[in-house]
Amino acid sequence: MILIKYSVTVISVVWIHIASCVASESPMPQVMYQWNIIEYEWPNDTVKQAKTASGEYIPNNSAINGIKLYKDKVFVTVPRLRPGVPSTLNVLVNVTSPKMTSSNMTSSNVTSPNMTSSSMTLSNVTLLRPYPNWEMQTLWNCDALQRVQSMEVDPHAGHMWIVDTGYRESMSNVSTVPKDACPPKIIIFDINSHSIAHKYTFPLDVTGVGRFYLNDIVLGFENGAARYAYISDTLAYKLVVYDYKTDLSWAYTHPNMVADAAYKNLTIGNETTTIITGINGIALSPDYQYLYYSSVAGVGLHQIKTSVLISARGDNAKFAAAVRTIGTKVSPGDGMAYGSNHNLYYSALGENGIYKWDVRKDLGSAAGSFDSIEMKTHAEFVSDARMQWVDTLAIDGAGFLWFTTSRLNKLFSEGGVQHHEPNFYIWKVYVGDTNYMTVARPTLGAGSTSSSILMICLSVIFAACLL
Ligand SMILES: *[C@@H]1O[C@H](CO)[C@@H](O)[C@H](O)[C@H]1NC(C)=O
Ligand SMILES: *[C@@H]1O[C@H](CO)[C@@H](O)[C@H](O)[C@H]1NC(C)=O
Ligand SMILES: *[C@@H]1O[C@H](CO)[C@@H](O)[C@H](O)[C@H]1NC(C)=O
Ligand SMILES: *[C@@H]1O[C@H](CO)[C@@H](O)[C@H](O)[C@H]1NC(C)=O
Ligand SMILES: *[C@@H]1O[C@H](CO)[C@@H](O)[C@H](O)[C@H]1NC(C)=O
Ligand SMILES: *[C@@H]1O[C@H](CO)[C@@H](O)[C@H](O)[C@H]1NC(C)=O
Ligand SMILES: *[C@@H]1O[C@H](CO)[C@@H](O)[C@H](O)[C@H]1NC(C)=O
Ligand SMILES: *[C@@H]1O[C@H](CO)[C@@H](O)[C@H](O)[C@H]1NC(C)=O
Ligand SMILES: *[C@@H]1O[C@H](CO)[C@@H](O)[C@H](O)[C@H]1NC(C)=O
Ligand SMILES: CC(=O)N[C@H]1CO[C@H](CO)[C@@H](O)[C@@H]1O
Repeated sequence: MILIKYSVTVISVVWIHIASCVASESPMPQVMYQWNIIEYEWPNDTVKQAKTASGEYIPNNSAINGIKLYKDKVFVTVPRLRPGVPSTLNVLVNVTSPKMTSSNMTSSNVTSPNMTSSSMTLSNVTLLRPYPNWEMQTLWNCDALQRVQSMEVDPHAGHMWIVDTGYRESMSNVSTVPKDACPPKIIIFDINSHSIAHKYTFPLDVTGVGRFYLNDIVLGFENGAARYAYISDTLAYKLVVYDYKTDLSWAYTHPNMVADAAYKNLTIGNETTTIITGINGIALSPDYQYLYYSSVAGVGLHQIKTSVLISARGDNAKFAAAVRTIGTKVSPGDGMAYGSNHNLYYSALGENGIYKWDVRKDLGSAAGSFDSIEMKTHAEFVSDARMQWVDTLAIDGAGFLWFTTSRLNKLFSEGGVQHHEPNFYIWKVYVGDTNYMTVARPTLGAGSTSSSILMICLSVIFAACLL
């Protein structure tokens, strides 16, 4: 997620691995990684020092936002919201020698606030390794990644769909058009063969002119393969559709995608931040039939059938006739995730946590009632004082919901984040669910329900055996 008003960005290092031995069925969220300031894996010290001297690396300006999982890999994004972010897409790597943190300053500052515990040592640090490599992070090379907020991993094909919104010094600088910057694009990256499977650059009539920011992505499957990408444009207030099969894209806009003026002042703790961000978190049902979305500045949860998104080809009138506001979230939020067992999880920024909507509870007995469903039974799922700005949510294949907390409220406030305390966390919590793409080729109707349940049972048993 992004904000426009910000002042100081401070980030720093270190993870601690906490409580990995907690029973997997525990609903208690676990801190998997935490950092005061983000640290990257550099080729060597010479490169790091040169990039620091040139201003290509400004440690205070990196914040982890996006997260996605594939097998045992944890991918994270650091959107280039400010200058000095050396790598926008990364995979986490554990490094055991402090020397490998590549600078004496960071290794001596690899501390956590409660380093007093004797079990904590300075020797295990998690670094961000540029993904797929350093070359692909080169600014102003439009073949490389410029500014990545989100990606989605197709677990069947092992393809990562990377949304690159392109680079301009200021995201809100409407006078800068892509002719003097890299335009927005999608790169479909084959994780297993470590190669680019496809690249698509958006045409200017879909996205890329004036104020825009491609933010979140979900994938729609057809005949067992990922075909459609649905992408939120948080600053142009659009929903973008990309069709992989025909290599075409189109977009919709609607008044419920904007930043609602009533929710532009967001207060977390003692700090109030002004937000102008609209449609952001999006989620897709496991039959790929219904898309859900919300604005950051706003509390409405909206639903639209993907059949309309696909067939209406950018016709806003058809979109408006089909979209429904189905509920009111407890507070403005950022990311969302929908599980294969029909649970929708959403970030609740004002509550320092995540709310859960068990969609089945509100379905009623009528068949096909997704078309009339309303969100009534949502309830707090997790909350913690350290969960400041729950940013991006991702469900893995083993029953866990993972999420990042990016503390953007601190990042964008006058005081900024402080180096002596953790600012960025990666959490996971057992949900007994798998992500919405678990069944690539769902059968429609009642069958999809039972096959989803079967998949959940199998994955729960599998997860239990592993742990
Ligand atoms: C980074 O932020 C910290 C805390 O606000 C500040 O003390 C420090 O001077 C900043 N560093 C740079 C290089 O701006
Ligand atoms: C550091 O890494 C860069 C990039 O890989 C390489 O060109 C350079 O030779 C390396 N320098 C040293 C001193 O190892
Ligand atoms: C890092 O180490 C911790 C503790 O052993 C482990 O749980 C985690 O999966 C590791 N992460 C990566 C990315 O290897
Ligand atoms: C880091 O510290 C070691 C040991 O104190 C020293 O030999 C080395 O020169 C230092 N490296 C840098 C880049 O300052
Ligand atoms: C670290 O600090 C957090 C609170 O900031 C606390 O919940 C946790 O138990 C501490 N861990 C250790 C190992 O002391
Ligand atoms: C650090 O990592 C090594 C290798 O994975 C492991 O043996 C050791 O127990 C870890 N230390 C801590 C404090 O987690
Ligand atoms: C916007 O971009 C134009 C063209 O690059 C530049 O001249 C101008 O200073 C920028 N304005 C702001 C507010 O960043
Ligand atoms: C937001 O804060 C500004 C500045 O304090 C104030 O003028 C404005 O009325 C507030 N807006 C709302 C909707 O509360
Ligand atoms: C809010 O500010 C008060 C007074 O400065 C302070 O005591 C309190 O800890 C702050 N609360 C948070 C959540 O930062
Ligand atoms: C060796 C070194 O650079 N240590 C620094 C660690 O961080 C503290 C607080 O930010 C600095 O005061 C030290 O100089």
